[in-house]
Amino acid sequence: MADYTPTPEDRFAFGLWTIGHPGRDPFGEATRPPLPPGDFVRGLADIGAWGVSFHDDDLMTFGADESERRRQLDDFKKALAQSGIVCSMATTNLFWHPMFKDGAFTSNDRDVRRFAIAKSMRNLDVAAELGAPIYVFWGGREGVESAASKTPADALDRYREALDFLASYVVEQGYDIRFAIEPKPNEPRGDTFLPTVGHALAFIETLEHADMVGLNPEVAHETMAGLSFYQGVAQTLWQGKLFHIDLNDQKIGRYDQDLRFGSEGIKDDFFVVRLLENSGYSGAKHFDARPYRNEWGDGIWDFARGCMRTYLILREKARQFDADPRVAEAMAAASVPELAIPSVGPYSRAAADELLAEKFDPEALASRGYRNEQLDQLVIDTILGA
Ligand SMILES: [Mn+2]
Repeated sequence: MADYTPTPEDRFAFGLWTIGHPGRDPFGEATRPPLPPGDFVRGLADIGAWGVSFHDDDLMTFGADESERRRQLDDFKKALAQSGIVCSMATTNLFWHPMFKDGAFTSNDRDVRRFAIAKSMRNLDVAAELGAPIYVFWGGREGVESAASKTPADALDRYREALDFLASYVVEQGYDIRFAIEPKPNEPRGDTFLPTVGHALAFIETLEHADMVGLNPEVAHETMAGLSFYQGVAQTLWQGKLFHIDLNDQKIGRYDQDLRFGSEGIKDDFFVVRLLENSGYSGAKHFDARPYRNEWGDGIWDFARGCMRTYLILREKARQFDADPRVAEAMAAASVPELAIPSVGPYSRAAADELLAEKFDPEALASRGYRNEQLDQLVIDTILGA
């Protein structure tokens, strides 16, 4: 029996706002004291995590002068050096301050838009100084309640303008940083721009530096929309755009719950872990989740250990599944390998003629089963350890 102890090689990372989340929600005040960034990274090292991510305002007080920002940043750098934890991702807080109530890059107020871009540039400098390879853009306030309040094409133009400007800044500075857009359908806005993985993938293709922009899909955000996170991540990988991933969990159709990874949608989680492990994905496995609001003291670290433990259990289950000869047999019965064979190949007149001349037997094609019941039962048997 494996002991499921994480090591830095597993590349597990947590955001500064996650384990130490004080439990504030729309209906109640904080239920826990804040966890200072230094204590946070030392705790991460103790539990076998590898990386940490941050919003600018998690690390440096909003509005602080340059010397205070520098002091807070240097304290954090010292804690990183002492703990061996790496900075795996950075992002901008463009949602907390009341000025962002109408959006940041897509606020109707041009000065707010300009402030948001400048705030991002300043934190890109910090990200580069800390060696963060990925910079995430979650457009928390980029959206509307009233559809009449923004012309969608103008909002998308401004969103693209901001990302083009910031990408050019990164290129000009020579920073080794790539961007990852994080889609979300709603909350805190009634409707958010770039609501799903699919919307974001299509949007990226319109960017000036499309090659340096990918995705940071999140379990909770796709699941809120009733979509399969697994299928979203699979297409993101297929398009070469999985730059980062936010693992957590979520009941379908609810507000954003940010639950411990593997605590709810265990079957989709199993396939996500199997996909990440088999795809050669080498980025951070980043947990964007938080402890239950009624947790206290060391209980918040139970939450963090649980995220990693469940990932490692699912990794072991995935290996078991892929090595099981009964699974290979059931997959053959379901014709799984046949889907990898091209249907017609590249177009040529000869191939077209051959195809049109071919005799098909519709009755025979309809008179078969795909044996998906036995295949899926093997999935369930594997997950449940039967
Ligand atoms: Mn997230």
